Parts: sequence; C-alpha cells; structure tokens
Amino acid sequence: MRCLITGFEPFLERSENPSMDVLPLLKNEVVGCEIETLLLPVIFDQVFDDVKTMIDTFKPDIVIHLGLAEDRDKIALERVAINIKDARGKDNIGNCPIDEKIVIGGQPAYFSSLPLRKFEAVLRQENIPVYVSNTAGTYVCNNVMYHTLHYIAQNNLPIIAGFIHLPLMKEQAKEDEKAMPLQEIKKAISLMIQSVCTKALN
Ligand code: PCA
Repeated sequence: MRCLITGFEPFLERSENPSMDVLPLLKNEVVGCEIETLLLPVIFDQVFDDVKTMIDTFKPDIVIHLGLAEDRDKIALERVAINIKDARGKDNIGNCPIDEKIVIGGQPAYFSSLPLRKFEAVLRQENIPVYVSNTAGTYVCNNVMYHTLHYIAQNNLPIIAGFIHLPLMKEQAKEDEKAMPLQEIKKAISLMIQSVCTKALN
C-alpha cells in the first residue's frame, strides 16, 4: 500500500501549521504502508501542481490531505469538497478569489472516498476527539480536496482520497484556544492510515 499525505505551510496570521509539523513524524509509522509526504503552498493556483505530479509518479492507493482549521476543537473528517473558491482572506501570494469556480464545467461537489465512519470509530476507541464535518470551507483546503477528487474521477484512478482538518496544536495555541497536542494529532493520523492499510492487507 502506498499512501500520500500532504500538509500546508502556515497562512494568514499564524506562523505554524500542525499539518506541516506532523509530516516528518509520519514516515515509517505504519507497517505495510509506504508513506510519502508533501508540503503544499497555501496558494489557490499552485496547490494542486505537486499533488498531481505525486499521483502520477508515486501512484498512491490513498491520498490524505491535512490542513489546519483553527476554529475546530476536534479532528474534522471532511465529507465533501465544493466547486467554489471564496476566500475569507488572501492566500500566501495575495490572491483572494470570490465566488469563482475551481474547475469551470466541473461538477458542483465531490464526496470524500475515505472511510470516514471507520476513521471516526477508530479514533473514538482511543478517546481522540473526532467528528464528520460537512464543510471543508471555501479556501485553499477545499480547493485541493476538490482538485484531487476531480483528477481521480476524470482519470478513473483506483485511489481513495479526502481531506482531514486538524485543530490548532497545543504547542502553538494561546491558553484560551482549543487545541490538541502534536503527538495526539500524529497518533490520530497513524491510526487512520493503519486502519485502511490493514483492511487492504486482509
Ligand atoms: N488551512 C486552510 C488552508 C491551509 C490550511 O492549513 C484551509 O482550511 O483552507
């Protein structure tokens, strides 16, 4: 099994991003699964470039995109990506698209093909706060999720893919902010990868 995990650079007023910090902790974490990681720019027009290259060359069985949602206090398993760019703030090169389509002529939305309820159950068992979220927003995270699912659909690829939003990590949060220790975030992601790899091995 090959698994591509992506994270994001810091953006807007934050100087850290747990989805970036967790990447180096994931390599060789899951027996039977070859994990590649990729750090993505928070740039609407460039975010999919390296993902596409990695899908074509590494040929993953699973793609899991990770990003920060600082208003969430649980691991958020995103159900759906919608065909809209509607930025609440500028991306990292100053673009701020409003009401634009991600793919002109593309379908309105794609559902995640990751086993979200299985992930939810695996994390609940370990008492890690988690839920299935019905919006990935309309900023760069939704954008990459849409692009990836669209590319997989268009090319009929045997890949399951989706997006998971992370809370702030304790190490970066102010005292009054909701957050999760980086080690717990790492454990959560490893458990989810393990659950899909184990299923494939059986
Ligand atoms: N979160 C942003 C983009 C990068 C990230 O980590 C989002 O939720 O769209």
